[in-house]
Amino acid sequence: PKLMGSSAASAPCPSVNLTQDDLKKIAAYKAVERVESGMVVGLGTGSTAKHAVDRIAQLLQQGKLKDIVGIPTSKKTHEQAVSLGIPLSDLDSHPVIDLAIDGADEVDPDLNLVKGRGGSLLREKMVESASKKFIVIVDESKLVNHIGGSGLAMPVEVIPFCWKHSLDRLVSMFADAGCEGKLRKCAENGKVYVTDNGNYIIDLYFEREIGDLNVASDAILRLPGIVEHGMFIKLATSVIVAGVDGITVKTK
Ligand code: ABF
Repeated sequence: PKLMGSSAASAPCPSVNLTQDDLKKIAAYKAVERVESGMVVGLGTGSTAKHAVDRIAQLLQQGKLKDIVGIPTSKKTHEQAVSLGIPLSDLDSHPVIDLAIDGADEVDPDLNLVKGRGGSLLREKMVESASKKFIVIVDESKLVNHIGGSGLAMPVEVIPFCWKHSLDRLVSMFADAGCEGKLRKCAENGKVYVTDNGNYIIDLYFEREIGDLNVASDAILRLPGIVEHGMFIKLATSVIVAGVDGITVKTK
């Protein structure tokens, strides 16, 4: 696809029917162009980030990248990276990450994000907030005017103890926005979804905009029993959006 909104040049795209997964892969490969030998790289989670991890492994195997240390954001990505032979470490040993690459569920015009519909928001936020650069990779379906306003879930990770109480407090906190909350269950077996950290996820749904994101974030995090929420406010340094008409790079 053509490259738009950025100074980088790119060959024109042949007119083909691209699937959503093709677009995810295009965004992921574009982001991996920013990875340099010797970097400590945050490895994201989800179907878009998976392409980035595959690509990094491929470049390592081809000798085009060397001495990469990956910091995975979930057990699943850890397994993928191990299976591909990417050397791994963690935030304890590498508290500063050069570059993190990850997907998102929603991206607003200020590059604020909703993440965590894949369940890995806590480790993602820990890794990505420790990164000098955080590149978000999405297909164009993830672009929204206001995060939390798409009618889809805004995830909150909570400790299992009295989760219903936490859910009720979250819902009343956002009553003005027409909030509903649901405990996340596994689609396969209906059991309660448990995060990599042994916690539960409450998915919040809003009928109306939630207002100031920083105010909402602070209020959520002040509730005892809440571990983290899926709003990533001003954390992304750039967003690579792959669409049928080309690639757009949005930078802060
Ligand atoms: C992670 O995976 C997220 O935080 C987000 O929830 C999800 C996006 O998934 P996909 O790339 O599969 O759409 O990046």
